[in-house]
Amino acid sequence: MKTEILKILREAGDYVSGQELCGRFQVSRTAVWKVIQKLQEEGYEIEAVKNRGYRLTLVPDVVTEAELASRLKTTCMGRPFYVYEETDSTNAEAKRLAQEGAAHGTAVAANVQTGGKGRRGRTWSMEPDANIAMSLILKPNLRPENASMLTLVMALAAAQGILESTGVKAAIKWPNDLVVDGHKICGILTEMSTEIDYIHEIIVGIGINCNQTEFPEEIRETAGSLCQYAGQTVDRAAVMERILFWFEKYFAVFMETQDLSGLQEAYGAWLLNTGKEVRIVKQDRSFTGKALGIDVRGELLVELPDGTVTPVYAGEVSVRGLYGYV
Ligand code: BT5
Repeated sequence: MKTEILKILREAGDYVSGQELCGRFQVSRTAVWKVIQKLQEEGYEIEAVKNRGYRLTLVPDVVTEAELASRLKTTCMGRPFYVYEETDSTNAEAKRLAQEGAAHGTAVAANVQTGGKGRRGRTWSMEPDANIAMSLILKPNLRPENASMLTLVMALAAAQGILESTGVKAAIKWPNDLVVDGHKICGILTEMSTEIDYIHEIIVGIGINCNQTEFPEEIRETAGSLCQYAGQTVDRAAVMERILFWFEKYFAVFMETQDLSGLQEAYGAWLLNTGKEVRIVKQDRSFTGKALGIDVRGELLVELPDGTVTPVYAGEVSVRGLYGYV
Protein backbone atom coordinates (compact mmCIF):
# COMPACT_ATOMS: atom_id res chain seq x y z
CA MET A 1 0.00 0.00 0.00
CA LYS A 2 2.94 2.33 0.70
CA THR A 3 4.14 2.10 -2.89
CA GLU A 4 0.67 2.72 -4.28
CA ILE A 5 -0.01 5.71 -2.01
CA LEU A 6 3.32 7.20 -2.99
CA LYS A 7 2.49 6.68 -6.63
CA ILE A 8 -0.95 8.26 -6.31
CA LEU A 9 0.44 11.31 -4.48
CA ARG A 10 3.26 11.68 -6.99
CA GLU A 11 1.02 11.42 -10.01
CA ALA A 12 -1.66 13.71 -8.57
CA GLY A 13 0.85 16.47 -7.83
CA ASP A 14 -1.93 17.99 -5.75
CA TYR A 15 -4.06 17.16 -2.72
CA VAL A 16 -5.56 13.70 -2.57
CA SER A 17 -8.28 13.28 0.00
CA GLY A 18 -7.83 10.81 2.82
CA GLN A 19 -11.26 9.47 2.06
CA GLU A 20 -10.31 8.69 -1.51
CA LEU A 21 -7.26 6.77 -0.30
CA CYS A 22 -9.34 4.88 2.28
CA GLY A 23 -11.84 3.97 -0.42
CA ARG A 24 -9.17 2.91 -2.89
CA PHE A 25 -7.54 0.47 -0.47
CA GLN A 26 -10.59 -0.37 1.64
CA VAL A 27 -8.81 0.57 4.85
CA SER A 28 -9.41 2.95 7.75
CA ARG A 29 -8.23 6.55 7.98
CA THR A 30 -5.82 5.46 10.70
CA ALA A 31 -4.23 2.93 8.38
CA VAL A 32 -3.72 5.58 5.70
CA TRP A 33 -2.33 8.01 8.25
CA LYS A 34 0.14 5.38 9.43
CA VAL A 35 1.48 4.96 5.90
CA ILE A 36 1.78 8.74 5.53
CA GLN A 37 3.71 8.90 8.81
CA LYS A 38 6.01 6.13 7.65
CA LEU A 39 6.73 8.04 4.44
CA GLN A 40 7.39 11.22 6.43
CA GLU A 41 9.83 9.34 8.62
CA GLU A 42 11.67 8.31 5.46
CA GLY A 43 12.07 11.95 4.50
CA TYR A 44 9.09 12.58 2.22
CA GLU A 45 7.46 15.92 2.96
CA ILE A 46 3.73 15.44 2.86
CA GLU A 47 1.31 18.19 3.80
CA ALA A 48 -1.83 17.11 5.58
CA VAL A 49 -4.57 19.71 5.33
CA LYS A 50 -7.98 19.27 6.84
CA ASN A 51 -10.75 18.88 4.26
CA ARG A 52 -8.26 18.73 1.39
CA GLY A 53 -6.11 15.74 2.13
CA TYR A 54 -2.49 14.92 1.53
CA ARG A 55 -0.03 16.52 -0.84
CA LEU A 56 3.52 15.41 -1.60
CA THR A 57 5.76 18.48 -1.51
CA LEU A 58 9.25 17.02 -1.41
CA VAL A 59 10.74 13.73 -2.47
CA PRO A 60 14.04 13.01 -0.77
CA ASP A 61 16.94 11.32 -2.57
CA VAL A 62 16.21 7.85 -1.31
CA VAL A 63 16.71 4.50 -2.97
CA THR A 64 14.07 2.18 -1.58
CA GLU A 65 11.86 -0.47 -3.10
CA ALA A 66 8.76 1.70 -2.59
CA GLU A 67 10.37 4.72 -4.24
CA LEU A 68 11.51 2.72 -7.26
CA ALA A 69 8.28 0.75 -7.63
CA SER A 70 6.22 3.94 -7.47
CA ARG A 71 8.24 5.41 -10.35
CA LEU A 72 8.87 2.56 -12.75
CA LYS A 73 7.29 2.74 -16.19
CA THR A 74 8.70 -0.49 -17.52
CA THR A 75 6.93 -3.79 -17.96
CA CYS A 76 9.91 -6.08 -17.46
CA MET A 77 13.12 -4.32 -16.43
CA GLY A 78 13.21 -3.67 -12.70
CA ARG A 79 10.30 -5.99 -11.97
CA PRO A 80 10.79 -6.92 -9.28
CA PHE A 81 13.29 -4.43 -7.90
CA TYR A 82 15.22 -5.37 -4.76
CA VAL A 83 16.99 -2.69 -2.75
CA TYR A 84 19.59 -3.63 -0.16
CA GLU A 85 20.89 -1.25 2.46
CA GLU A 86 24.27 -2.89 2.13
CA THR A 87 25.78 -5.62 0.01
CA ASP A 88 29.22 -6.71 -1.15
CA SER A 89 28.41 -6.27 -4.83
CA THR A 90 25.05 -5.88 -6.55
CA ASN A 91 26.41 -8.01 -9.40
CA ALA A 92 27.23 -10.80 -6.94
CA GLU A 93 23.86 -10.39 -5.25
CA ALA A 94 22.07 -10.49 -8.61
CA LYS A 95 23.94 -13.64 -9.54
CA ARG A 96 22.90 -15.32 -6.29
CA LEU A 97 19.27 -14.33 -6.90
CA ALA A 98 19.41 -15.47 -10.52
CA GLN A 99 20.68 -18.86 -9.48
CA GLU A 100 17.85 -19.14 -6.99
CA GLY A 101 15.44 -18.59 -9.87
CA ALA A 102 14.91 -14.82 -10.04
CA ALA A 103 13.22 -13.81 -13.28
CA HIS A 104 14.58 -12.05 -16.34
CA GLY A 105 14.35 -8.31 -15.67
CA THR A 106 14.86 -8.49 -11.91
CA ALA A 107 16.94 -5.55 -10.65
CA VAL A 108 19.08 -5.19 -7.55
CA ALA A 109 20.40 -1.95 -6.08
CA ALA A 110 22.24 -1.10 -2.91
CA ASN A 111 22.85 2.06 -0.93
CA VAL A 112 26.16 0.76 0.36
CA GLN A 113 28.42 -1.49 -1.68
CA THR A 114 31.46 -2.79 0.13
CA GLY A 115 33.11 -4.94 -2.55
CA GLY A 116 32.17 -3.30 -5.85
CA LYS A 117 33.75 -5.03 -8.82
CA GLY A 118 35.28 -3.53 -11.93
CA ARG A 119 36.51 -5.55 -14.88
CA ARG A 120 39.23 -8.17 -14.57
CA GLY A 121 39.66 -8.04 -10.81
CA ARG A 122 39.64 -4.26 -10.50
CA THR A 123 37.51 -2.61 -7.85
CA TRP A 124 34.71 -0.08 -7.99
CA SER A 125 34.54 2.27 -5.04
CA MET A 126 31.62 4.29 -3.82
CA GLU A 127 30.65 6.41 -0.86
CA PRO A 128 27.62 5.16 1.13
CA ASP A 129 24.17 6.51 0.28
CA ALA A 130 25.40 8.83 -2.45
CA ASN A 131 25.63 6.82 -5.64
CA ILE A 132 23.96 4.23 -7.82
CA ALA A 133 24.97 0.59 -7.78
CA MET A 134 22.43 -1.37 -9.77
CA SER A 135 22.45 -4.73 -11.50
CA LEU A 136 19.99 -6.33 -13.85
CA ILE A 137 19.38 -10.04 -14.24
CA LEU A 138 18.86 -11.04 -17.85
CA LYS A 139 17.98 -14.50 -19.05
CA PRO A 140 17.71 -13.99 -22.78
CA ASN A 141 17.82 -16.54 -25.52
CA LEU A 142 21.14 -15.26 -26.77
CA ARG A 143 24.36 -16.80 -27.98
CA PRO A 144 27.13 -16.30 -25.39
CA GLU A 145 29.41 -14.53 -27.87
CA ASN A 146 26.77 -11.80 -28.23
CA ALA A 147 26.45 -11.06 -24.52
CA SER A 148 29.23 -8.50 -24.25
CA MET A 149 27.23 -6.21 -26.55
CA LEU A 150 24.83 -5.69 -23.67
CA THR A 151 27.44 -3.46 -22.06
CA LEU A 152 27.02 -1.12 -25.01
CA VAL A 153 23.23 -1.34 -24.84
CA MET A 154 23.41 -0.33 -21.18
CA ALA A 155 25.84 2.49 -21.93
CA LEU A 156 23.41 3.90 -24.45
CA ALA A 157 20.46 3.60 -22.05
CA ALA A 158 22.48 5.19 -19.26
CA ALA A 159 23.60 8.14 -21.38
CA GLN A 160 20.03 8.80 -22.48
CA GLY A 161 18.60 8.22 -18.99
CA ILE A 162 21.12 10.46 -17.28
CA LEU A 163 20.47 13.26 -19.74
CA GLU A 164 16.72 13.08 -19.21
CA SER A 165 16.85 12.87 -15.42
CA THR A 166 19.66 15.32 -14.67
CA GLY A 167 20.27 17.39 -17.79
CA VAL A 168 23.89 16.21 -17.83
CA LYS A 169 25.18 15.10 -21.21
CA ALA A 170 27.76 12.39 -20.77
CA ALA A 171 29.68 10.72 -23.57
CA ILE A 172 30.31 7.02 -23.98
CA LYS A 173 33.92 5.96 -23.72
CA TRP A 174 33.90 2.57 -25.39
CA PRO A 175 33.25 0.02 -24.18
CA ASN A 176 32.01 0.54 -20.64
CA ASP A 177 32.51 4.05 -19.28
CA LEU A 178 30.47 7.22 -19.33
CA VAL A 179 32.48 10.37 -19.16
CA VAL A 180 31.69 14.04 -18.54
CA ASP A 181 34.30 16.67 -19.18
CA GLY A 182 37.04 14.03 -19.22
CA HIS A 183 35.95 12.47 -15.93
CA LYS A 184 34.55 8.98 -15.46
CA ILE A 185 31.12 9.18 -13.86
CA CYS A 186 29.91 5.67 -14.63
CA GLY A 187 31.22 2.16 -15.21
CA ILE A 188 29.44 -0.93 -16.48
CA LEU A 189 30.29 -4.55 -15.77
CA THR A 190 28.61 -7.38 -17.68
CA GLU A 191 29.13 -10.91 -16.38
CA MET A 192 27.58 -14.17 -17.45
CA SER A 193 27.26 -17.77 -16.39
CA THR A 194 27.25 -20.22 -19.26
CA GLU A 195 27.24 -23.90 -19.91
CA ILE A 196 28.90 -24.84 -23.19
CA ASP A 197 26.83 -22.63 -25.48
CA TYR A 198 23.89 -21.96 -23.19
CA ILE A 199 23.51 -18.81 -21.08
CA HIS A 200 22.17 -19.30 -17.56
CA GLU A 201 22.09 -15.61 -16.84
CA ILE A 202 23.75 -12.36 -17.73
CA ILE A 203 24.24 -9.73 -15.07
CA VAL A 204 24.60 -6.17 -16.29
CA GLY A 205 25.82 -3.95 -13.44
CA ILE A 206 26.15 -0.21 -13.50
CA GLY A 207 27.80 2.12 -11.04
CA ILE A 208 27.15 5.86 -11.29
CA ASN A 209 28.72 8.57 -9.19
CA CYS A 210 25.80 10.81 -8.29
CA ASN A 211 26.27 12.84 -5.12
CA GLN A 212 29.79 11.91 -4.13
CA THR A 213 32.22 14.82 -4.27
CA GLU A 214 35.43 13.42 -2.76
CA PHE A 215 37.23 10.49 -4.31
CA PRO A 216 40.04 8.25 -3.12
CA GLU A 217 43.54 9.34 -4.06
CA GLU A 218 43.97 6.82 -6.91
CA ILE A 219 40.98 8.10 -8.88
CA ARG A 220 40.86 11.73 -7.78
CA GLU A 221 42.13 12.91 -11.16
CA THR A 222 39.90 10.76 -13.33
CA ALA A 223 36.58 10.39 -11.46
CA GLY A 224 33.67 12.80 -11.54
CA SER A 225 30.17 12.90 -10.16
CA LEU A 226 26.86 13.90 -11.71
CA CYS A 227 26.05 16.47 -9.02
CA GLN A 228 29.17 18.42 -9.97
CA TYR A 229 27.83 18.88 -13.48
CA ALA A 230 24.13 19.11 -12.63
CA GLY A 231 24.88 21.83 -10.08
CA GLN A 232 22.52 20.22 -7.60
CA THR A 233 21.82 17.02 -5.71
CA VAL A 234 20.91 14.22 -8.04
CA ASP A 235 17.78 12.21 -7.41
CA ARG A 236 19.15 8.68 -7.76
CA ALA A 237 15.79 6.95 -8.11
CA ALA A 238 14.86 9.28 -10.97
CA VAL A 239 18.09 8.38 -12.77
CA MET A 240 17.50 4.65 -12.28
CA GLU A 241 13.95 4.89 -13.53
CA ARG A 242 15.02 6.60 -16.76
CA ILE A 243 17.87 4.14 -17.33
CA LEU A 244 15.60 1.14 -16.92
CA PHE A 245 13.04 2.76 -19.20
CA TRP A 246 15.59 3.17 -21.98
CA PHE A 247 17.29 -0.14 -21.33
CA GLU A 248 13.99 -1.94 -21.83
CA LYS A 249 13.49 -0.21 -25.18
CA TYR A 250 17.03 -0.68 -26.45
CA PHE A 251 17.20 -4.26 -25.23
CA ALA A 252 14.13 -5.08 -27.33
CA VAL A 253 15.78 -3.52 -30.40
CA PHE A 254 18.97 -5.44 -29.69
CA MET A 255 17.15 -8.77 -29.34
CA GLU A 256 15.48 -8.38 -32.76
CA THR A 257 18.79 -8.96 -34.51
CA GLN A 258 21.02 -10.00 -31.58
CA ASP A 259 23.46 -7.34 -32.65
CA LEU A 260 23.71 -3.57 -32.59
CA SER A 261 22.52 -2.87 -36.14
CA GLY A 262 19.42 -1.09 -34.83
CA LEU A 263 21.35 0.95 -32.26
CA GLN A 264 24.63 1.66 -34.03
CA GLU A 265 23.65 5.11 -35.21
CA ALA A 266 22.27 6.25 -31.85
CA TYR A 267 25.35 4.85 -30.13
CA GLY A 268 27.66 6.64 -32.55
CA ALA A 269 26.12 9.97 -31.58
CA TRP A 270 27.22 9.47 -27.96
CA LEU A 271 30.60 7.93 -28.67
CA LEU A 272 33.54 9.95 -27.45
CA ASN A 273 36.25 7.98 -29.18
CA THR A 274 35.25 8.63 -32.77
CA GLY A 275 38.06 10.30 -34.71
CA LYS A 276 40.41 10.17 -31.73
CA GLU A 277 43.80 8.58 -31.49
CA VAL A 278 43.56 5.72 -29.02
CA ARG A 279 45.89 3.30 -27.39
CA ILE A 280 44.47 -0.21 -27.16
CA VAL A 281 45.87 -2.11 -24.23
CA LYS A 282 45.59 -5.89 -24.31
CA GLN A 283 47.09 -8.13 -21.65
CA ASP A 284 50.44 -8.56 -23.30
CA ARG A 285 50.67 -5.75 -25.83
CA SER A 286 49.37 -2.37 -26.84
CA PHE A 287 48.99 -0.52 -30.11
CA THR A 288 47.73 2.85 -31.27
CA GLY A 289 45.44 3.93 -34.04
CA LYS A 290 42.49 6.15 -34.86
CA ALA A 291 39.07 5.09 -33.60
CA LEU A 292 36.46 5.23 -36.36
CA GLY A 293 33.35 4.05 -34.53
CA ILE A 294 31.74 0.70 -33.74
CA ASP A 295 30.55 -2.08 -35.99
CA VAL A 296 27.30 -4.00 -35.57
CA ARG A 297 28.98 -6.39 -33.14
CA GLY A 298 30.01 -3.55 -30.88
CA GLU A 299 33.66 -3.81 -31.75
CA LEU A 300 35.67 -0.63 -31.96
CA LEU A 301 37.01 -0.07 -35.46
CA VAL A 302 40.56 1.18 -35.26
CA GLU A 303 42.54 2.46 -38.21
CA LEU A 304 46.16 1.47 -37.87
CA PRO A 305 49.04 3.69 -39.06
CA ASP A 306 49.33 1.59 -42.25
CA GLY A 307 45.72 2.39 -43.14
CA THR A 308 44.21 -1.01 -42.38
CA VAL A 309 41.17 -1.11 -40.14
CA THR A 310 40.98 -3.65 -37.37
CA PRO A 311 37.97 -4.41 -35.16
CA VAL A 312 38.79 -4.57 -31.46
CA TYR A 313 36.66 -6.85 -29.32
CA ALA A 314 35.43 -5.24 -26.11
CA GLY A 315 36.02 -8.24 -23.91
CA GLU A 316 39.70 -7.98 -23.34
CA VAL A 317 40.99 -4.47 -23.76
CA SER A 318 41.28 -1.08 -22.16
CA VAL A 319 41.27 2.07 -24.23
CA ARG A 320 43.27 5.12 -23.35
CA GLY A 321 43.76 8.46 -24.99
CA LEU A 322 47.33 9.02 -26.03
CA TYR A 323 47.86 11.52 -23.24
CA GLY A 324 45.79 10.13 -20.39
CA TYR A 325 42.50 8.55 -19.47
CA VAL A 326 40.36 9.96 -22.29
C1 BT5 B 1 34.19 -0.60 -14.49
O1 BT5 B 1 35.29 -1.40 -14.51
O2 BT5 B 1 34.16 0.56 -14.76
C2 BT5 B 1 32.92 -1.36 -14.09
C3 BT5 B 1 32.35 -0.83 -12.83
C4 BT5 B 1 31.02 -1.49 -12.53
C5 BT5 B 1 30.52 -1.13 -11.17
C6 BT5 B 1 29.13 -1.62 -10.93
S1 BT5 B 1 28.45 -1.01 -9.45
C7 BT5 B 1 27.14 -2.10 -9.57
C8 BT5 B 1 27.71 -3.43 -10.04
N1 BT5 B 1 28.18 -4.21 -8.94
C9 BT5 B 1 29.51 -4.40 -8.99
O3 BT5 B 1 30.17 -5.04 -8.15
N2 BT5 B 1 30.01 -3.78 -10.07
C10 BT5 B 1 28.98 -3.14 -10.85
P1 BT5 B 1 36.70 -0.98 -15.10
O4 BT5 B 1 36.55 -0.50 -16.51
O5 BT5 B 1 37.55 -2.13 -14.84
O6 BT5 B 1 37.12 0.26 -14.23
C11 BT5 B 1 37.53 0.11 -12.90
C12 BT5 B 1 38.45 1.28 -12.60
O7 BT5 B 1 37.69 2.49 -12.51
C13 BT5 B 1 39.16 1.16 -11.26
O8 BT5 B 1 40.33 0.42 -11.38
C14 BT5 B 1 39.42 2.62 -10.90
O9 BT5 B 1 40.55 3.10 -11.58
C15 BT5 B 1 38.22 3.32 -11.50
N3 BT5 B 1 37.18 3.58 -10.50
C16 BT5 B 1 36.85 2.84 -9.40
N4 BT5 B 1 35.80 3.38 -8.76
C17 BT5 B 1 35.45 4.49 -9.47
C18 BT5 B 1 34.45 5.47 -9.31
N5 BT5 B 1 33.56 5.43 -8.34
N6 BT5 B 1 34.40 6.46 -10.25
C19 BT5 B 1 35.27 6.54 -11.26
N7 BT5 B 1 36.24 5.64 -11.46
C20 BT5 B 1 36.33 4.61 -10.58
